[in-house]
Amino acid sequence: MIYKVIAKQGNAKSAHMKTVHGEVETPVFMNVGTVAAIKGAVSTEDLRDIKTQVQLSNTYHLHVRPGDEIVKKLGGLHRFMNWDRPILTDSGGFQVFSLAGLRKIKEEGVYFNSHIDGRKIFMGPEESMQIQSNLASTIAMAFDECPGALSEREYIEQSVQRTSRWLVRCKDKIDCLNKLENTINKNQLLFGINQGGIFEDIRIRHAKEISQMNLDGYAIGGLAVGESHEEMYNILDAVVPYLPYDKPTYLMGVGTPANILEAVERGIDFFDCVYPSRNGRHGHVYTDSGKLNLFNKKYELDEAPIEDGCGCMACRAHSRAYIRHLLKAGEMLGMRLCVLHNLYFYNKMMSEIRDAIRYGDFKEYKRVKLKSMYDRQD
Ligand code: PRF
Ligand code: ZN
Repeated sequence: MIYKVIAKQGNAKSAHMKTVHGEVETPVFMNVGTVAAIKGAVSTEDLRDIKTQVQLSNTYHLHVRPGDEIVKKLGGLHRFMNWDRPILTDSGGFQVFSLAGLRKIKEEGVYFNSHIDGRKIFMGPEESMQIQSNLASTIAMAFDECPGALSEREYIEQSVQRTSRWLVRCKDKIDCLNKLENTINKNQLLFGINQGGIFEDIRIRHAKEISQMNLDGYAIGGLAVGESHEEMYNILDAVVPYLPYDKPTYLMGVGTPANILEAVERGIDFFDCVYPSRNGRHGHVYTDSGKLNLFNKKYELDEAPIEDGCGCMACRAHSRAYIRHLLKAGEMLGMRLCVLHNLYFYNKMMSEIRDAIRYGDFKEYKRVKLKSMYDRQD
C-alpha cells in the first residue's frame, strides 16, 4: 500500500492510496453493503455509475450467512459480488455488540448467539482475521470492543487494554495468513482501531500505543454511539494529532454531512454510514437546500427533480411527484431512486471536498455547504 498526502489545508488532508484493488482518493465515503448488498436494490453497476470508490461489508454478517468459507470457495468477496475496486470489511466487533443477543466477553474473545438463528458463535481476534482473509477484502479491520457511550471510566480502561491485546493478536494472525499459499489476497491491509470513549487521556494513550505498531491505517471507533456532536469533535481534536500523519485515518460509522465536514477539517480520510441508504428507503433525500421528505403532500404536483442539476439516475429521469407516488404505492423503485440520489449526493460532496482541499478553499466550501443545507428542513 502506498499512501501519499497530495494536499492539505490546516489539519484537513487529501491523499491518494494505492491498493491491489486500485487507487482511492481521500477524503472518501464508503458505501455500506453490510451483507454484500447495498440496501435499496442497488447493484454494483449502480455503484460504478455513482463513482463509489470503496464498499464496506461486515465480517459478522457474512460469516453467519452465506458463510465466509462459501465466499472463499467462490473466489472471495470481489468475485462473489462482481466488484473489482477496494472493499473494507469491518471486524465484527461492533456488530456483535450492537446486534447479537446474549454475549459474554472474555480475554479470548466474545461468545454470542447469532441474530439469524440463535446458534452459539465464538469470535475472537484470530477468528475475525481468518474470516476477513477468507472474504479477501482489501482492508481488514482489527477486532475491537466498542463500549456504549454511558460506560464508566473504569470499564473503558479495562476494555481498551483488552482491545490493545486483541490488536497484537490480529496483527500476528494477519501476518501469518498473508503468507499462506491458498490465501486469496496476500496483500490484505490491517487498520487498527482507537477506543477510549469520551476520555481524552485514555484515547491519547491508546492512540500513541497503536501508532507504534506500523499498521496500514488507523480508525477511530467508539464514537457516534450516543455522545453529543461536540464531544465527538473534541475527541477528534485530541486524538488525530497522535495518529501517524502518513497513514490513512478512518472515523467509523459517521455520519451526517455536517459530521463529515467537521471530521475532514480535523484530518479524517475515510467515512462510512448507513444514513444515505437508510434515509433514502424512508423517502428522505438530501439536497443542497436541506433534507426533503418526499412523502410530504407538497410534492404531489411537483414536477421538479429531487435537486435541479443533480446528475444522478433519479434526477436525470424523474420528478419529485412521480417518486413520491412510487413511495406511497410501496414500489421498490421509489426507495431505489431515493437511495441512489442520496449515495450520489454523498459521493459528490466528497469529491467537492477533495477539490476544495486541493484549491485551498475547504473552509469556505464547508461554510457555504453547511449554511445552505441546514438553513431549512422539511
Ligand atoms: N468498532 C468497529 N466498527 C464500528 C465501530 C467501532 O467502534 C463504530 C462506532 N461508531 C462503527 N462501526 N469495529
Ligand atoms: Zn439526484
